[in-house]
Amino acid sequence: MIIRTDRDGFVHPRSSEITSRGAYLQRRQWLAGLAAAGVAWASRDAWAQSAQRPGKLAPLPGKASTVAGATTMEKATSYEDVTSYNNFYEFGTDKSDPVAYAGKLKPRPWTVEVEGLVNKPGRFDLDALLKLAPMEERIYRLRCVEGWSMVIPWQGYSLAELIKRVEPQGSAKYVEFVTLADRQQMPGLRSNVLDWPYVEGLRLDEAQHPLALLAFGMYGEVLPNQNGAPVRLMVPWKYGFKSGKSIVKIRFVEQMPRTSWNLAAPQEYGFFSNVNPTVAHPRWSQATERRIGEGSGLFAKRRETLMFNGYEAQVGQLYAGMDLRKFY
Ligand SMILES: Nc1nc2c(c(=O)[nH]1)N[C@H]1C(S)=C(S)[C@@H](COP(=O)(O)O)O[C@H]1N2
Ligand SMILES: [Mo]
Repeated sequence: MIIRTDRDGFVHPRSSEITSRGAYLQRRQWLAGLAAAGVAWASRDAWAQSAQRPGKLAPLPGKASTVAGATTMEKATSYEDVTSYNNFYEFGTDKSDPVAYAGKLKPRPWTVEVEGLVNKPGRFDLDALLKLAPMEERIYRLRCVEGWSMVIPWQGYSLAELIKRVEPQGSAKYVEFVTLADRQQMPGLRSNVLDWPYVEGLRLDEAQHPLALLAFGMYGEVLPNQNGAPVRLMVPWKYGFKSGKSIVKIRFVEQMPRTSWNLAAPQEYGFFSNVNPTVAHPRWSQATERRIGEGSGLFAKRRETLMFNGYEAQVGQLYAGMDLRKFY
């Protein structure tokens, strides 16, 4: 984004993890919460997955999704890389800051407020959200606007499940996502690199697309703090920054929301930010990407970036007739 030190010279991530005591306490809290929410974590799926899951946090199984495009034969990036090479500016702008400092984030108790142009606004407790719809596992590519990508198995369900329950009104055209901004828990808020809180947005029809995921876990476990615990968005056809972490508010609005990255650098980060290899960022090409875990520096093998990050068959229709150069 504005501060980019890693694009050409990839610094290998540190292997530090949250302290085992912190992880233990978090795991206990989550288990209690999951039990209260009636989540059947001891299902056959759970047993099948438990063999591979990292075993660091509470289990959060999901049944393989049947949504078109929600899986891939590509090899998942290692849990180690996915949890130690992060963008979460509320904890600092270095890739290694989130894993180092996100231990302070308290993912429970947690509520998500849904407001604006809906018939049924309300505050959703995390436990209510966890049981709102069946948990699915979806394996998505994540493409950062900086030129790197990962393949991550997520647990969650379509954002559309939540949207239909709150009943958007006819005047609702956009959905705004506001993420946590708490100085007690997030040392990065001292920097004014972005306008806090981190705000992102989608057009309502994008938000309703079945691939737009409300994610609560990854690799069969609850989300690690550095990846956006306890709930984040995952919109796989857009650059990673559209997928806000640690969401606290979802607002249905009539006007296109002002988003943090758009406010910071409007000519570089548009509202749509669909992955598009043919539209360069003003300062670098978007034609290729480096898959994290596939070598670094001189040895970095670069892959071709795919239109809509490879989800064109599913989402292309959302943008029919739009000039994607203008609506970048
Ligand atoms: N709240 C918040 N959400 C955020 C960010 C952030 O700085 N703050 N960074 C974004 C960017 S630029 C990317 S690429 C992805 C990275 O997600 P990951 O660290 O889980 O791979 O999160 C996105 N969501
Ligand atoms: Mo990103």
